[in-house]
Amino acid sequence: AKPPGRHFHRDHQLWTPLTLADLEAINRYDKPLPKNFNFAGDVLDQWSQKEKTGERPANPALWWVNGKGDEVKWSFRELGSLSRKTANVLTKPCGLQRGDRVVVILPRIPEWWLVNVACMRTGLVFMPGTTQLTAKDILYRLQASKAKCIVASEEVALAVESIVSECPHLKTKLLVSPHARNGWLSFQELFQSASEEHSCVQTGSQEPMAIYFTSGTTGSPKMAQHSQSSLGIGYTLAGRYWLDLKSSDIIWNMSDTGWIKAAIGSTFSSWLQGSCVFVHRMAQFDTDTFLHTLTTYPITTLCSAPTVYRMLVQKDLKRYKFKKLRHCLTGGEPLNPEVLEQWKEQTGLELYEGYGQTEVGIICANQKGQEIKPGSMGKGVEPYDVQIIDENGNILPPGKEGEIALRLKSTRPFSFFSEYVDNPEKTAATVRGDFYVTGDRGVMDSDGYFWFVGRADDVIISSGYRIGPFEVESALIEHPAVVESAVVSSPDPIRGEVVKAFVVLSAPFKSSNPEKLTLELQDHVKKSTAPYKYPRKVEFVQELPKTITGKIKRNVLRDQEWGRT
Ligand code: BCO
Repeated sequence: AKPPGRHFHRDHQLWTPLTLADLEAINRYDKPLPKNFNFAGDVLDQWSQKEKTGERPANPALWWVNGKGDEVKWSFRELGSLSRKTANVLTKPCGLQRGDRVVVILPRIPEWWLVNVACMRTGLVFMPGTTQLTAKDILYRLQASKAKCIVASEEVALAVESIVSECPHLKTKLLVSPHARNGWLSFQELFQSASEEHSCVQTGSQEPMAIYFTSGTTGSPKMAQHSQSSLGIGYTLAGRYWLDLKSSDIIWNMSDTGWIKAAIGSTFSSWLQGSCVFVHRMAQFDTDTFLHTLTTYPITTLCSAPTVYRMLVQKDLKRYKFKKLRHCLTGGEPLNPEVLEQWKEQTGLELYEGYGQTEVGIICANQKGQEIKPGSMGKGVEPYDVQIIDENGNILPPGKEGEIALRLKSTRPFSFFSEYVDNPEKTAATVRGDFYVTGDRGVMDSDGYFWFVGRADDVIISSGYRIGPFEVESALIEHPAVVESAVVSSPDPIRGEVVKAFVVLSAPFKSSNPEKLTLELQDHVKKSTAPYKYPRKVEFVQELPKTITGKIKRNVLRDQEWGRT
């Protein structure tokens, strides 16, 4: 990749809208990164203009359904005016100012997109979280981020109320619900009376836009901060060449609103290309609803975790006629070649795997038109220079296993996260020599295709979730039955890998019924931290393998699970 050139001070010149070609050129470093950029003003409002002039097909910008007959369809113009109203709710009654951090915990409802875009319009830092978060998780996020506001739905309102007294920085609680609740501002009520007049702030390209909490081997999740341009411009090429989107397309990206995959597939990549973002509320995933949706709505593009495809290929897919589906994508965890083959055999469609991370977006992908090697994650995507490196930061030749890394010197790509907030040590630990290290091990073949091997650390990737063992061990130790535990990944035919806990029991629980105690511990973890992290496998052991200094050797247990010596 070419290094970025001089910065282009767009605001010192006559303002001309950025075209998609400009954004592609910026991504390829053929054009400099503008000094200012705002996705709402520079991208969404441009699509709204194109709607007016008939340069964009009559395709909604957002199409939401809930499976119960309710439907929302917004054009870019409507998204514009509704998000301006929302911006006025955030700045006026909520009293928020540019740079303030806002935790947003909403399920897949249209208001999530409104609040997201409104934060862009006002320069607020958006911090999404899944509704599976528990009171303890929310408390940690509010305290660590010093967020001024939380926007939440009924699902987590009680949890928020139980910890709010411990969050001195939190000034406003905004509830998205048809029902009012004591101590909360009502989004619906404030929205009704809010003005549509709002002028979008001119955010700097490098100004913070969003913070994502992401798990590691040790400690609590880290706050990966993204800039206006990393999310707002950095997904242009992924949208065009991996997702293969045009403004006439309708993309259904299934990801929960808490993950960066929702930013990639359901916001930035899709809207950069002017496509329609399709959303199904689906509180609980089920394959029948999923298949019914694909046969009912003219969805052209589907993006979902490999676990979903593993669940789907169990069905007789030949019985279903998908209305308009033409391009299928997957990511978040490794896809096994058998599933790719079965999907193709049953639907006639290829499955284009992408590999990425919360910190740096899409790193490798099988792009449209590229030959797919089943089992490979495809090639490094522009603008990244992806390499396999050794422990000293040296590039390894094809065929040699090492760590998947991205070149960041001499210039750090603008599409990277800017830092782990308040954590310079962890930020620095991602750098080795001239490279950013992903923490994933892999191999590149002589054709430049990358093959995932596994994590270099103890992080567990289950059903597309990134789970830190420490978080699960911390939840387990709160239970009186647990003296200590070690949490590792274990293979699973549907979820790729699952969380397995090896548990040493305290004396009073040693003679407990193991099945009953397993359920009790699982239930306990689900209540203590987000349920997707719960150990789906539990084994009671007398002791855990340790180093001579007493550190638990998770790798011994993990190797045992995966049948490695
Ligand atoms: O499977 P179980 O029923 O035993 O447990 C499930 C839920 O029932 C349970 N649960 C949820 N809410 C609960 C609760 N239990 C008690 N109280 C509650 N309030 O917890 C377990 C959650 O597991 P799940 O989320 O995997 O559920 P499910 O229904 O099996 O969903 C399957 C998938 C595949 C739809 C889901 O796992 C999924 O969405 N996976 C994808 C995650 C994803 O989007 N990852 C991308 C991250 S971003 C990234 O990787 C960067 C790439 C560029």
